Amino acid sequence: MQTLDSSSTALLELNNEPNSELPDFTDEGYKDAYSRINAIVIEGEQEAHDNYIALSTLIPNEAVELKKLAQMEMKHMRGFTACGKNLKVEADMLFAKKFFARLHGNFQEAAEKGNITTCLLIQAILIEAFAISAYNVYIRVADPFAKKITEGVVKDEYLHLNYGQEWLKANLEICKQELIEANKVNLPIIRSMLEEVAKDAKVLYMDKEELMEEFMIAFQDSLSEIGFDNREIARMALAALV
Ligand code: PL3
Ligand code: FE2
Ligand code: FE2
Repeated sequence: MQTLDSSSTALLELNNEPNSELPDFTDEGYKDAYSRINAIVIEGEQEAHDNYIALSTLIPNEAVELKKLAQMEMKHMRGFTACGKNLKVEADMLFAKKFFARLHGNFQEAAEKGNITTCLLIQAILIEAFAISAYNVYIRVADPFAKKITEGVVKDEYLHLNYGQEWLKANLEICKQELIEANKVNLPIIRSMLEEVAKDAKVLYMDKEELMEEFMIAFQDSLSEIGFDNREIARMALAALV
């Protein structure tokens, strides 16, 4: 919610450009928050790579395609590593590993059991929608170097989300129940990750409500694409609230 107490906000509203103000990328507070956010993104891209490699053994007839996605994730990881170096920030990788631990554990457990549907929901739907929402918001307030890199990355993330959608759509009959169950378990985890990152994101001028809104749009669009009806989508989205 925008408040009227800041004259700059009022002015920006007149210009109809709510995000035309950028943060000071050299500020120590900015760099401190960036050390965690940057690490989250680097770790997220690394884990996305590992997850697509795991999926390539679970779906052998799609291995070539899945390995291509994994390669893209490595490129993303290198790009975001460069963003941190460019701002002279050291990524707090220990923090990032903890940040992903629960989701990572659930993915690995599903992979061990051969639960392809759960794996795809976690990586190709939830994590990709999270990345798409975060990167779209970040692009508006990033330094010029990171902006360019993130714009390239987000295009790929749409391809990844689309990959998951198409597979789940083609197999919806057999995977619907597992999808609903896995969503019930993992969507609340995404929600709490969003809550956890909100304070640092704010320092980067990224608004929590905006992040949530972007996430829910990408997530619900993708459920609709997979073939869920409005009532089912509403029910699945409500899992974020518990
Ligand atoms: C999938 O390809 C990658 C998954 C990465 C997940 C990223 C979550 C991002 C959380 C908030 C980050 C803001 C963006 C800042 C970029 C330096
Ligand atoms: Fe990625
Ligand atoms: Fe991705």
